[in-house]
Amino acid sequence: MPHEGFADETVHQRAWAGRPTRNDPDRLRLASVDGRTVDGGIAGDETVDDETAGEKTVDGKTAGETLVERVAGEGVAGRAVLDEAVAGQAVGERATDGEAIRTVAEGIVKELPPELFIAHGTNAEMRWEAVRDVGYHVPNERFFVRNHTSTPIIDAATWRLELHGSGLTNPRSFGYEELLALPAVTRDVAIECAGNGRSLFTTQQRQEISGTPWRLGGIGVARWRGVPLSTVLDRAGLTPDAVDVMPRGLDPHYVCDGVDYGPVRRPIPVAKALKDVILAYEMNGRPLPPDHGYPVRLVVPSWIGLASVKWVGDIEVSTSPLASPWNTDFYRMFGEDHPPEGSAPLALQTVKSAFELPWDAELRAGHPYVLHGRSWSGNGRIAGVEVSVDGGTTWRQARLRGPHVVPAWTRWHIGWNPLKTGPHILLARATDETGAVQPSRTPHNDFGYLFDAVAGHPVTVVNG
Ligand SMILES: Nc1nc2c(c(=O)[nH]1)N[C@H]1C(S)=C(S)[C@@H](COP(=O)(O)O)O[C@H]1N2
Ligand SMILES: [Mo]
Repeated sequence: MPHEGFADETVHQRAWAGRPTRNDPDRLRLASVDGRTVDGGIAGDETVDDETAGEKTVDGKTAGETLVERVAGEGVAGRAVLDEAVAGQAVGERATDGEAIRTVAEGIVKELPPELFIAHGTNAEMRWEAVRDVGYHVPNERFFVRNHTSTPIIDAATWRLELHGSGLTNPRSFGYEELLALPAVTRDVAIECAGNGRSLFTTQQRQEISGTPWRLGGIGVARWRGVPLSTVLDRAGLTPDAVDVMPRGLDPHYVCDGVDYGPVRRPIPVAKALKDVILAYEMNGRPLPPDHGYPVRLVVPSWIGLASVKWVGDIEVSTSPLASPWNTDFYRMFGEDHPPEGSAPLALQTVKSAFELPWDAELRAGHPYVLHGRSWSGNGRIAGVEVSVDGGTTWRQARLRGPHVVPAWTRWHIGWNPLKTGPHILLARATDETGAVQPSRTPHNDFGYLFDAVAGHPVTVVNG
């Protein structure tokens, strides 16, 4: 593995210079959302330049080129290309509700090459080595997919977004072209499943949990473009006493153990909806791929992935609290240490780290390596990352690389020259700007949500 030139210290300093302070009025104003501080804000476009310009992306273009060319040249006008891409792959039954849906795919539409993804039923997680050769953003082709059922194939020309409910004085709908014509924002945001890391409850803590056994690949960062949800709510006459906003997906009903839970939907408080939520129609400069919510999805920065409802067909806005199985039966902490009805509905993500290495990677003794990784937190920026290559006896500071926007991740690296052959466990422990640090154990909960403990990454050092 070649060494890289690390002329990135200055970039990192620059990124830190603009960070909000603890007393930032924006933070204080929203400190009441779920009783925890939320960060970010949607004041203008917030993205990072991909500092990997020059590094090749999957299709052989540099990251910079790809974005610029595609936004300018194709952007959302590239719909024809997209339609072509999904025709032929779209099979399965016709959906019963929602006129705009033509068909429902058998599961996930895009290809899931086994060297890039681990399939888990209707879901697919990204292998972490899949981002070793890409920049800050995960290319659409490599982004993890979490589907409760199947990807619906939706015709944007007939699709409409209905806004309704007691919290609106001017209930109305928007067509796709109408949304595209509204002022847009572009932001780099991570989407991460609440169950990301779940399998480590079992492999690392020897605990029983239920749910998709994600390792750490249930996360991705993309550059999302779309309309602030606040703009659309405003045009529908949001009332001052509205409290909850519930988007609903057009995918087939989620049925489990004979219970029909209906379409995927989950309320979010109006304060969060107005703060930084995007109705996104573009992902990394392309129209949303079918699996990621085409034509329009929510992107809810810093919150569990479930909140970012895909294939949104309608949004209910209410002056009284809204409920769905996704904020009552699921996506709360259940178990011994929690009340019978569970914790409050989960919202902010926790702190995590991952190495950009295959699980059980083989490294050669006596060769200098640079270990790369990424860390992220729902609370804010990453302040530091420590790495241990000896099972936690000694720790060294990794070098943070490049910029970090609040609801995405920080890249880092550290040198290692392994000398002893045999199995090793690599550990990375991040601390965020609020002082939250990854613990050595995550308290158990029945559904295995929000695993944030330091993850042991197994590698084997062989004679080189
Ligand atoms: N309509 C709908 N929206 C959805 C889901 C779904 O199954 N249906 N899954 C949610 C969950 S649990 C996650 S983690 C994210 C995953 O987004 P992705 O598939 O684009 O990675 O989408 C969320 N939005
Ligand atoms: Mo999720």
